[in-house]
Amino acid sequence: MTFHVLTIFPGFFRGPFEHGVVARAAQSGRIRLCVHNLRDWTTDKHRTVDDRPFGGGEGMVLKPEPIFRAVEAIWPERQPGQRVILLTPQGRLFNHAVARRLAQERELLLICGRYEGVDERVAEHLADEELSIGDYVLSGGELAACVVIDAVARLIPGVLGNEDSATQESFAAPGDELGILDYPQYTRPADFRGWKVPEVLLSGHHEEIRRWRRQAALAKTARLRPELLEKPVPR
Ligand code: 6GU
Repeated sequence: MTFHVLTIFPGFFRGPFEHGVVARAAQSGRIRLCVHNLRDWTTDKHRTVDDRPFGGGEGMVLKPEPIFRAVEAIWPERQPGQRVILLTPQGRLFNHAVARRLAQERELLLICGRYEGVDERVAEHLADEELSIGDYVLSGGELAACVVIDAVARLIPGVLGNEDSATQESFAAPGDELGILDYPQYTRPADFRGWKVPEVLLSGHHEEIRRWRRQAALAKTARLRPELLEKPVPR
């Protein structure tokens, strides 16, 4: 799968793309990461990407021309399986179900919003969808693009070493009626400063361990995320 990112801060992605699962997926050729500098598609000598909002108000708005030109240069003839996603705080909420849907596409192009906004014609006439990663405001879509790429990349077959670990964890239990949180995990030492690991996990009784984990996951979900137990998650 190919991920394109359109941004005014291409250097921002060095850290996130050079570490961990995403970096390894790129090295193994299972994903391709292409970062594009929005300023490369400006035509004036100052390489202007933003302008003042019509109607007045604070801040600057990303201009439509460089964004349209960039997308039309990256995909001169858009094919099925090539999706344009605009990242802004006004978008639909990104979650694991959306990640699973996006993991089915061939290519994604993530447009990082900046400043006080993006000219609305990008959302209306260029992007296939507008996504937000949560109900808070970030200074740009770059962090959101990293979040989306990480969450989607690890669902692509072969990206995680253990094919099981993507299906066992929080929000993704297969065959579960409800998405619930992952069960609590422990490692050595069995006694750390007097805080002991639950006895059952040391017992070797696989069926009892399975039951304990299920119960502990439900209890933790009820305590921290009760709303997850009330409505089924789309899958
Ligand atoms: Cl996608 N962009 C910005 N600027 N802020 C956000 C966001 C995106 N998602 C949540 N907050």
